[in-house]
Amino acid sequence: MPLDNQKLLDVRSVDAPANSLPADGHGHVRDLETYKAMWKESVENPDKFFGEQARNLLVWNRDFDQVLHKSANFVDSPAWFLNGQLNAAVNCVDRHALADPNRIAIIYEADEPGEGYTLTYGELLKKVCQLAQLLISRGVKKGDVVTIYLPMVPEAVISMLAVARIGAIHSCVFAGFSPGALRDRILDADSRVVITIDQGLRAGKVIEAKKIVDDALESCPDVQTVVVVERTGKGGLIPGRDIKYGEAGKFKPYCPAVPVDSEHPLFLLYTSGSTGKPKGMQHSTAGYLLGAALTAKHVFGLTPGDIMFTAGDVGWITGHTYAVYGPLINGVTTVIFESTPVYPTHTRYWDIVDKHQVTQFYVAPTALRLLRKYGHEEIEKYSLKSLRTLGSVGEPIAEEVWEWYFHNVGRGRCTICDTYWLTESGSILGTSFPGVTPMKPGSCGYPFFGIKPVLINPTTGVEVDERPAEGVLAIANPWPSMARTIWGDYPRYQDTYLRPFPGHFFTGDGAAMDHENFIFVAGRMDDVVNVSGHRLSTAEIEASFLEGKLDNEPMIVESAVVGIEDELTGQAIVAFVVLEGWLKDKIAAGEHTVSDMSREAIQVVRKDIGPFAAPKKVFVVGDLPKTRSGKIMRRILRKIVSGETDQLGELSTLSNPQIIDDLISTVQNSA
Ligand code: 6R9
Repeated sequence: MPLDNQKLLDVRSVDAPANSLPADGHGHVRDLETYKAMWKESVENPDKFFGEQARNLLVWNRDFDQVLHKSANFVDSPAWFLNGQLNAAVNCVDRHALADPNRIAIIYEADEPGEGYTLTYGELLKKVCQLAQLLISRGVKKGDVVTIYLPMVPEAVISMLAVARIGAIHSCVFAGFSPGALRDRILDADSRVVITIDQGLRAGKVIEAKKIVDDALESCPDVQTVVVVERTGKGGLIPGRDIKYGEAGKFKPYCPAVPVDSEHPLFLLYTSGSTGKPKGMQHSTAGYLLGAALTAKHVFGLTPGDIMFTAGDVGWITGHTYAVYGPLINGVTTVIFESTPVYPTHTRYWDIVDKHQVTQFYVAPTALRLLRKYGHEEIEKYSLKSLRTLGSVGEPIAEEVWEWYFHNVGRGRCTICDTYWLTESGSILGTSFPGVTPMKPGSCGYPFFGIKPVLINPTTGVEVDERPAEGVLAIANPWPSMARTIWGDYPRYQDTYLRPFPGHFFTGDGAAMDHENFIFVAGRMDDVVNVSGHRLSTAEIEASFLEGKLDNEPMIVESAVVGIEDELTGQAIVAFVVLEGWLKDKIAAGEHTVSDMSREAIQVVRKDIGPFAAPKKVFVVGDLPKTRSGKIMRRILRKIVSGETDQLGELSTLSNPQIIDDLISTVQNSA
């Protein structure tokens, strides 16, 4: 991630391929001038801009009488579309179901290829209405929080929309979180109803979802109802409390939706802060829906007939906004994928793209890094011609990975939308526009409509005006889909987001902007290492490792860099690396040594970034600690290298907690 001013100037600009421009006639941005004019209006006159967009893109039960209510100096969260009334399920389902009931809403790509099915908008409406009535029959009413603990199955989408249909609030918890983590989220939200599945299936393995719920509920006495989706038919029901999801079939196919106020909460989504307990980010109905609708339309160029495949889970925000709400509001088809990118083989994504003629593909770089190491022979056998836009989300994408994605998956025809945003933002903040804005590898492009990104000097708190420059990334104005509060804790919301740099929303990220105002996100501020006064992005060093070679072959699949305290330099860098298979074999056969590799790796960083960035130590490990959404948990690595193994903190958010012991012994054995 280039943060150095000179390097920023050197990043090459790639024209957005014209082929990815959506078909004309659907109100998309079609040239750079239009984008600029629309952006300008959106930040200078948000009332007019968003008022029009909200009336165009959403259906309302009652029109709003004011677009934006904001506090002076942006010290409070805003309210949008005051006194308007609408319903999210109506916006996502009814209007399309009534106009065109046979249009496909969901393509369910099950764990085993070939076992999925599709649901039309007409069928989706029926299922949503039936489940809504089941929930009502169990006492769920407007404003109640329903916890959804489901993997990527159509019932997850149906559940979210059924909850929203009756004005209740959904709280999706990733179906893989431990009983303890689930319990904390149920208790914090005071949720009385849980929707889950008997067993999940992922890459051929069984996930005991219902058992986890049962364990969690031992300490949640207020939960009165558990609705159980039958996936495998295994496992029992607790009489009085549990009810089969299939019981919904007893209800009639239509029930009216409950219109709610624009600011009524649509959902909570828990996300981890840098410290303390997870934050239940609370999103509004109208503002969130507009953000989802507008970004999905413009960033991915959605047009009627499109098939969008967001390979993220509903347990995190990408799944909410771009697997469910964004595509459905726009009336296109969404692919709900239950499995992993490597099941049954590493070509699963490409199978899906060709089989369903996917037009938009959206994934996190962590999956791309994994797939890239399989080379390009297999992928060349696929047509992938249906694709127009390729999204990336969740972490910075290294230039090598960007190039691989652009050429091998996109074949140079697709716009890469490196989309920067967060759970708190509800929808995309910065990105390329398909076929319109030029792209720079490693940059998440330009701000989306309504977003005024600024850089702030972290020491003085003053906005940095010159370009190129780096600083703390903040947003200088409220936007419709920003989270309104942390559930039950508005002071914490203000302290975390609005008070650190008064007048701005603090994203928590460090970033740079180049001379053309392209945004380069360096990563969370806690992932920035300061060595001898040089601020270094961990991502920058990690990207440079990917370039390292031995015998002319790439050595490193993936790495994580952390800063540790150092007497001389303030902080020093240590790296954890996962090696390519061929190198592991050679090391095992004694043809190479770990020190050959680490000497080379350090050399590349010295060359690429500067001697000050050279890691002090490189640890070879089998895997890196990651969250469910694929983010590397550097905090844990930092504790392990500092010997604070008794203070690793909350591990329930890890997807692979079993690797921790190996990491500790690798570090200790090399001491
Ligand atoms: C959508 C999502 C948010 C954090 C965010 C930032 C990182 C997300 C990024 C990116 C560089 C991108 N992040 N997108 N960094 N380039 N395109 O991921 O939400 O799970 O809340 O994470 O992810 O550090 O602050 P969330």
